Amino acid sequence: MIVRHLDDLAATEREVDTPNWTSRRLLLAHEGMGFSLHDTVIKRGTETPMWYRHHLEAVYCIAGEGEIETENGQVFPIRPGTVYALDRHDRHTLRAATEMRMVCVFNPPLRGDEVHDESGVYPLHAEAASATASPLRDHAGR
Ligand code: 9YT
Repeated sequence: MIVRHLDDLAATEREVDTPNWTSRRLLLAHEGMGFSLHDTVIKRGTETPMWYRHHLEAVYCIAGEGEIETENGQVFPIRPGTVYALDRHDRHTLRAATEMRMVCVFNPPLRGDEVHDESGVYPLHAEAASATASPLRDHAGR
């Protein structure tokens, strides 16, 4: 069994800080769960375009307010209790009106050292590709 607290992650390699967000990575690929689990703080006033070409991600808002815009311009408000699931590797833009706190689950799991590249994509590491087949489908044909 794995038991840890968010406080244990502070100032370790599990805490990844970027200009727009800070991701606290509670569970990672090497822990063998088949997903990674993150507690992510989105910084107030930021706008982050993202495209997880290689991952499925579910995001559950537990604090703060903002919105998500889809590639085709649909905008959905986000408040505590809202979940969005990027089940089609959807390109999206997240805007944080206030600081937001999001619980994020990735499949395949992140290894822990990922940050977005210039198009908001996380790389897919070879071991994740071979460990998990089903999430790699791409409904959009990309
Ligand atoms: C909500 C979102 O996708 N933020 C970007 C960071 C990512 N969720 C992570 O690595 O925790």
